[in-house]
Amino acid sequence: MADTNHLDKILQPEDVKKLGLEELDSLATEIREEIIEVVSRNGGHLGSNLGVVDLTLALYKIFDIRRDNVIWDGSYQTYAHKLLTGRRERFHTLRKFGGVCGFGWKPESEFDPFNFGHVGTGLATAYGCTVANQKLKTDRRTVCIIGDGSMTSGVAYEALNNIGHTKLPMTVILNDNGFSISKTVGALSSYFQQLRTAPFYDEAKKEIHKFLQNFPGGKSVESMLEGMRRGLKQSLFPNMFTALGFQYYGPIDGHDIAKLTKVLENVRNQDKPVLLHVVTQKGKGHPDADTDPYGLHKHTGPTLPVEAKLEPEGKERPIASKSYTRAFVDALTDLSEEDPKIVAITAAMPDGTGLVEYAEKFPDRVYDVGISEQCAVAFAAGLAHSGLRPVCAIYSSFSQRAYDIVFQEMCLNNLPVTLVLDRAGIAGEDGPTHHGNFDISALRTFPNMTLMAPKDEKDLREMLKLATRAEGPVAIRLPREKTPILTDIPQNPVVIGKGEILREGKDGAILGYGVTVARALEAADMLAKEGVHVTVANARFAKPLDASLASKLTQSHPWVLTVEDHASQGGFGSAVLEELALRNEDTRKIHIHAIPDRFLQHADREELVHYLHLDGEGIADVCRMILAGEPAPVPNPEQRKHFFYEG
Ligand SMILES: Cc1ncc(C[n+]2csc(CCOP(=O)(O)OP(=O)(O)O)c2C)c(N)n1
Repeated sequence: MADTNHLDKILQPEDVKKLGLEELDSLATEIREEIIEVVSRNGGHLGSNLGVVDLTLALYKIFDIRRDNVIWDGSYQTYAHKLLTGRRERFHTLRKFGGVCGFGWKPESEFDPFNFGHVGTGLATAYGCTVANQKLKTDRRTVCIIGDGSMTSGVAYEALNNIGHTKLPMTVILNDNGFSISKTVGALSSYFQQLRTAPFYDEAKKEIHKFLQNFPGGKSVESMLEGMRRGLKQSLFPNMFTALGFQYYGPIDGHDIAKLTKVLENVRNQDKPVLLHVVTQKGKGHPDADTDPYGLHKHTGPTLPVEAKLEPEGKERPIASKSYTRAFVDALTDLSEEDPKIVAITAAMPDGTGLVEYAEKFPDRVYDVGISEQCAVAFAAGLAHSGLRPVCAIYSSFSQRAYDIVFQEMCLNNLPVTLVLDRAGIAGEDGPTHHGNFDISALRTFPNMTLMAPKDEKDLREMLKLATRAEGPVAIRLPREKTPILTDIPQNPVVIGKGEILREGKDGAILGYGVTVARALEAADMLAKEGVHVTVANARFAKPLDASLASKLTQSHPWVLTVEDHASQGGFGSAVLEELALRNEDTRKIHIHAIPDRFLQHADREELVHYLHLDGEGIADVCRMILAGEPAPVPNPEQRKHFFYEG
C-alpha cells in the first residue's frame, strides 16, 4: 500500500496541479491500487487503465482540464480520470447497475466530453473541436489520446490526413503499449515497433554528443540540432507522421511523469499539429504486467459459476450449457474439418469471438485485420468472390461501423459472406456503446440478406452449416449468454425462411426470435400452472420471415406476442407487423415485446433482461397483462433513469 493519501485530497482535477513531481508519483501508486482493488471485484479494463495513470497525471498537471478539450479515444481507459474528476466516492460502483460507467459518459461528469466506446474516431472528433475553437476564437487547446491498437482503424488515418493538412494546433498522443487486446497486428504495428525501439531521446542525445565530439565543427552541428528540436524530444528522422504534416516527438517514456510534464508543457503552446509518441506498459504496476499483458486487458471480476447466475434460486430455468460463442467455435471447427474453403475473420477481437481457440486448430485459416470492421467485411467479400467461404465474427455493435460495406460489398454484390454477430442484444456491463440492439433493423433493409438467430446449440450448428453453403450473404446473431438445453420439444431441422411451433395452446401465442425462445418456453410453463395455455413458436429467421407461420398464429389465437432481445424500432416484431399488414391480417392482435426505443445503460445482462421483462417471468407478466387487457408493464421512474439514457 502507498503510505500517503494524496488521492483523498484531490477534490477537483485542478488539485493535481498543486502537487510536486514526487507527490504525483505517489498519487500514481495510490490510483493504481484503487483501480486494481475495484476492478478485481467489478471487472473492467485493467491493463489499459494501469498503463495510462502517469500520462493522465502529467496531462492534468499541464492542461486546463476544465477548459481544454482532452479527448480519450479509448474512453474505457479513463478510470484515473474518473478518480481525479470527482467520482472517487462512487468508484466502487464501477460497471454496476446505476453505478459509475466503465467508459466516458457525459451524464456522469462535466469532464467527460463524449459518450465513446467504439475506438478510432477520437482524432476526427478532436479535429472538429480544434476547428471550432479556431472559428470561435477561443484559446482552448485540444489533445487526443489514442492507442496503437486503435491506430489500426481507418478512420484514425482519415483524421490524420485532415489534421496534418490544415496545420491547426492540436496534440495527438499515441499511447503505444504494443497491444490492442491481444498483440497489435499488421504492418503499422511493426512500424510503431521500429519507432518505439529507437532509443529514448536522452540516450540518443548522449550518443550524438559522443559522435560529434570527434569531428571538427561538431559542436556547432550539435547546437544546431538542439535548436531544431526546440528543446523537445523531437525525432531526429522523418517518419510517417512528419510526412503527414505533424511535428513528431518520441519515443517518450510514458511512466516518467517528470519528462512527460516537461514535454507537454512545451507542446501545449505549439502552433501546429504535434504527435507525441508515448511508450507505456499495459498493466503497469500489476504483478502480471510483464508476463500477461493480454490477460490484463479486461478483468472479468470474481468468477461466479454461470449456472448460479442463470438459475436463481426458486426459478425453473433451462439447464445452462456452453456459451453461444463457444458453441459457434465448436460448430465452425467441425464444419472447417469438412470444408477447407471455410476461413474466419476477426477485427481485433479473436478472444471475444472465440477465434483464439479456432486459430489453435486452424492457424492458417484465421485473419485478424485489426480494429477495422469495414476492412474485415470488405476483405470477406473479396475472399468470397474468389471462392472461399468467409465467416466474419464480429460484435453486433462494432459491425455498425461496416454498415456501408455490408450494403455494397456483401449485399449488392450478393456474396456468400457469413457475419456472426456476437454480443447481439443486451451486452451487459460494457453498456450503451456495446449493446447490440440494432442489427436486425439495420440489416433487414438490404436485399439478398438472410438473417437468422438460433434458439439453442442445435439451431446454431444447423444455421452455420446453411450459412457456409448459402449462395448469398447471411448474418447470424448470438447473445452473450449460455445456450439452453431444451427438452421435450420437437427437433425440426432448420430450413431457410421457416420457423417452427414448439408447443401449442389456445389462449395466445408467443413468437420468439433467437435467445428469447427458451424464455418464452419458460413463460409458457409458468402460465400453464395457472391454467393459461399458450403456443410458443421459434421464428428462426427475421429475413426471409416465415410469414405463413405468423399468419397462422394470428388467425388461430386471440393475440400474438413477438419477443426479441433487440430494439423495438424496425426489429423482428416490426418485420412481423409489416408482413401481416401486407397480407391484410388483423395486426391489432400483434404485441411487440422488445427493448424500448432508448439507449440502454450498463448493468449485468441478466439484471437488464429481468428489468426489461425479457426473462421468462417478465414474458409471463406481459402475457398476463395482455390477457387482462392492461398495458404492458414498464419500469418505474426511479428505475428508468438507471436503465435508459434519456440524453
Ligand atoms: C470499433 C471498435 N472495435 C473494437 C473494439 C473493442 N476494443 C476495445 S479496446 C480494444 C483494443 C484497443 O487497443 P489500444 O488502442 O492499443 O489501447 P490499449 O487498451 O492497448 O491501451 C479493442 C479492440 C472497440 N472498442 N471499438
